[in-house]
Amino acid sequence: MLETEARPASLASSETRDGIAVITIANPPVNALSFKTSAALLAEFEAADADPAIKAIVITGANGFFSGGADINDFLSVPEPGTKTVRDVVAALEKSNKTIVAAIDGPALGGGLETALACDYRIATSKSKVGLPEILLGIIPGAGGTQRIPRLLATKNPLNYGGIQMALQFMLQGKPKDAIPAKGMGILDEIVEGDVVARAVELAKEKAGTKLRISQYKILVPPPLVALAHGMVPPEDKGGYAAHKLIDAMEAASDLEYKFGIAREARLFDELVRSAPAQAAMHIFFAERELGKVPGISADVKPKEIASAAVLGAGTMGTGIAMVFASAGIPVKVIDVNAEAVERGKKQVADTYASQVKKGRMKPEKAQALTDAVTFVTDYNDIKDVDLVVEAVFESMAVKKEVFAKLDATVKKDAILASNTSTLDIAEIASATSRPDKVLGLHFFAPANIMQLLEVVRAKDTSDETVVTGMSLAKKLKKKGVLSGNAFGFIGNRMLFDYIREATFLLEEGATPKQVDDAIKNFGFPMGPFAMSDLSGIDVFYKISQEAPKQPYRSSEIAHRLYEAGRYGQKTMSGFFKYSEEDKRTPIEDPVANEIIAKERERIGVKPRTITDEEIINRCLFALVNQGAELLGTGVALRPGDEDIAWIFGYGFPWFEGGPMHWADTVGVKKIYDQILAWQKDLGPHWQPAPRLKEIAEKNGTFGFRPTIGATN
Ligand code: 3H9
Repeated sequence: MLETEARPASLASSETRDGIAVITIANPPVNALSFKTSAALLAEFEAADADPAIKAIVITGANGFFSGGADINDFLSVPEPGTKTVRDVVAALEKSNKTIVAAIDGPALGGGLETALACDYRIATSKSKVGLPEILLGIIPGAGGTQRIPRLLATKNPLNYGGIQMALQFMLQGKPKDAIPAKGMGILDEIVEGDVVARAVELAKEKAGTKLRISQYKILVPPPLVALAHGMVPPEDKGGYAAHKLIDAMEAASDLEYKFGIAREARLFDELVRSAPAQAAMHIFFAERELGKVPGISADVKPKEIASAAVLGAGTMGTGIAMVFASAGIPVKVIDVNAEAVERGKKQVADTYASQVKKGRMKPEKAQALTDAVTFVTDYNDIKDVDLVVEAVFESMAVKKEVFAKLDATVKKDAILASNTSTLDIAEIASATSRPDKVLGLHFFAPANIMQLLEVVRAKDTSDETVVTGMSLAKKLKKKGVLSGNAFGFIGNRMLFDYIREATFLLEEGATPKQVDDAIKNFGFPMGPFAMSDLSGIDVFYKISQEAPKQPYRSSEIAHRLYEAGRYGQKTMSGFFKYSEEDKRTPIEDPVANEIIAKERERIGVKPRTITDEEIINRCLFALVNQGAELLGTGVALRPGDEDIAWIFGYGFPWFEGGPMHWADTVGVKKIYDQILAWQKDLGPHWQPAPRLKEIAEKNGTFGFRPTIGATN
């Protein structure tokens, strides 16, 4: 018979089942181990530990989570003396002489997994996930994870230091593992179907009196492996700050006794949590979670279910978009009347999934199922029943309006019609239909199946339901959905145009494409603005510039000269750079392009001057920030964090700088504003500070992120 002695429900509660204490963490939504939750858990644990009637202890979580880890909000404040943290919980578990079983049902991440690792046994349901994702927040596990995971995995997988490599990968990638592979690795002891707590109670009774302290396992972390790991992660100032510290912490598991190792881990963690990259990563974490929250739309407005979709246009982009739907489990039809395009599209789908199989990332059956989920049709009647259509045809307003009118006449009345245009006016496109409330922009980035950004564009008649459906679809498609107003270039490209404008002016003034690209890459972008222009196509930028609203200021004509010379970028093997037959992607400095630039400079009467890398970075990035501020002021972008997400996930802005707007806060908005005013005098009236920038600068304020606790790096 089970006797139950319930304590009052709080952030952690306890009951006794047959002499076993069952402690439940309950801090919705994810049972984050905030200071208060840690204190509550610790109190419950200490009470059970001290009670001679309790034979063993089970720890579990409510709400379908074990625990999402330490509460990230707590890292932004300085704890009062005496505050309890997950470290205190782990220390108490370590000290206890009672058998402890972790009963995991749902994610056990970060400090959550570290708590479970301080238990003697870990059992989990198959839907559970375990992980140490701290690296993704720019920090390292700080409650014993760097000491216990290598000890555990090395002991369970001793051959050829396989366990050490596993531990390194597990923590450096930060990607949670599903329960079944985690059991294979040795992190979990048992997978339970059914009631995991009931099974944990049984196991606790069976094992009562035994202790398996991972902290006492002796292992060797071989120095060559450590050196190799340091060599494989990015440099400290290029996003690898936490990774190097993680390897250092893990090395201590080999060199030192547990008590010294854990002290080193704590010191490294405390250093990291205040570092600039960690502050940037935490900003990104919260900005990502804000994305779906659209002010002004009631929580009662629910998204429509999208169970089937169609993509109009079997070009590279359209086919890529179709694969995004298929991969998310939404069957999709690609419609195109051009037989050649259809053949190319079919090949693109088959080749993409086959390459996943080849790389060992997908099982052949899955690849076949996904390939089959994309069907190609030629008749509009074949897509009349789908819930959503994404148009991905030629960038021309006339063409778009024609196809939208046709879609409107054929596809069922409540279906949503989306355009993948990168610059055209969604309201005008919607005007060709009888359902402008169901029209929106879904702007994917190439290659669509890889790039994570998706701009969801709301035009004046787009209904709240359609907006909410777009945002929820983005999540389902595993994209970062950023809501944008219907302005030319939306958010990402609108900011891009100003960035490219400044980069090109720098060429006029004396820089070379290579110098500009090198400076930007050195800042942390994977490629510079000119390699990016060559990749996207100078012809594409040229056409956009023809359709762009007329600017009151002069713009550079360098790209026009390249266009006129037939240098469209990678596709013609020459643009701002040249490309070789063997490697069509790597830009090579090209004297011919530099000569075209020099001639243009001469034509407009500019004498070249020496330009520093610092000026290049500031000119390009202050332009981004200023346009970002403009878009906030006009309401095109909802939040500075949305712009950061757009630029990190759509344009390769280095995550460790937190996106352009977060970076602006670290530089100082006032400093940027003052510099823009100075440039206005020196360089011309195109440097107009955005009203929002001026407003913030005058208050000596910031774009308004969460308070930081003083960056150290
Ligand atoms: C750590 O543990 C350090 C230790 O090693 C050492 C300490 C000394 N804290 O993602 P969702 C919120 S570091 C605070 O939409 P899902 C989130 O902001 C931590 N809040 O749900 C959101 O709030 P809101 C290591 C957190 O079901 C809500 O929960 N752990 C935390 O798609 C729902 O989140 C991690 O890095 C947190 N730890 O995914 C795990 N986690 O509703 C980070 C979530 O107000 N978390 N929130 O917007 C995740 O990966 C996902 O949130 C999770 C749930 C998989 C847990």
